[in-house]
Amino acid sequence: MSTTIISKVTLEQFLALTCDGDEPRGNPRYKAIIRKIVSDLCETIDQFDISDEEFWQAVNYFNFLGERKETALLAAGIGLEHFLDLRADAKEKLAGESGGTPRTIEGPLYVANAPLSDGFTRMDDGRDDGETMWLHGVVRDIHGEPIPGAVVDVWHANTLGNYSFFDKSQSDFNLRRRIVTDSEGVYRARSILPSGYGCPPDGPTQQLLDLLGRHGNRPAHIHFFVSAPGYKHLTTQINLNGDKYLWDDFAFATRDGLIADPIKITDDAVILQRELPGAHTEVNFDFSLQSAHDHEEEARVRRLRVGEV
Ligand code: MBD
Ligand code: FE
Repeated sequence: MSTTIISKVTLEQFLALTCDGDEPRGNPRYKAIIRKIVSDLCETIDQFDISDEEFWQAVNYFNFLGERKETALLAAGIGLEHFLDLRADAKEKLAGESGGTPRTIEGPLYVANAPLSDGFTRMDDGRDDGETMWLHGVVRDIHGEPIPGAVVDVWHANTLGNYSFFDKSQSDFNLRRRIVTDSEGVYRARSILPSGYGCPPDGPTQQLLDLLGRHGNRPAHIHFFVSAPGYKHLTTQINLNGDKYLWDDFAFATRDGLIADPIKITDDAVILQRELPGAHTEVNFDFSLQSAHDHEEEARVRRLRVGEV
């Protein structure tokens, strides 16, 4: 239903008063962007004949998002964070750059400055009796040459789908580590198999997803920042094959080339060599980094993160 009772001319005249592009005051870029957003909102209110009650519900919804600190979660859920990836991909393609492990969203649950280890680390604190996971792989350049000294910053959820720091029942930095690749470009970690994440059922993101007829679940996944001097920073995740949400992720982060096959290991020689207590699940994933043109490309996108100023 389109009502459109306000004329375009009336709207534009009014908007000129709220953010005037001809005025020298203020920031021209912000003025143009805010004007576009307000203009689109006014048109939406008009087109859908949005009532005052509905308008104030929306205002309160923003406050609820802020109270629960779920704005970044909502950005993932409505696909905006994935949209940024699509744009970054398209920009690379236009620049004639391709290859390397695909990027995918960071999500809202990273914590900076996790413990740093050389080559190998144990990520879990032993308090979650989930299935033991042996996670390993090689970091290479796009020509297949190993990159020693790359930093693999890895974080994932526990068997309940919860992340340390945000879940205060877990120890500090549980399931969060930085691993420096060895002389062969290899990283290795002992951890536990993560479970998929679900949005807080009583929160604003799930409230909106309900109205869209959508669930708020993610498949089991492992997040990575991979970086090395001279190479483009990579923000990505791997998704574990076999999860029922593999291609039904509420945050749209699953991509071809980012799916890992968990392998059940029962061979005693392998168990002994890895110094693991017994049968476990192996997750093997190699990364390939594009060369950087400048130092800016070597760094992750700047945004406010826990543990970072
Ligand atoms: C997550 O674990 C996540 O990775 C994203 C993108 C959103 C919510 C929770
Ligand atoms: Fe996650």
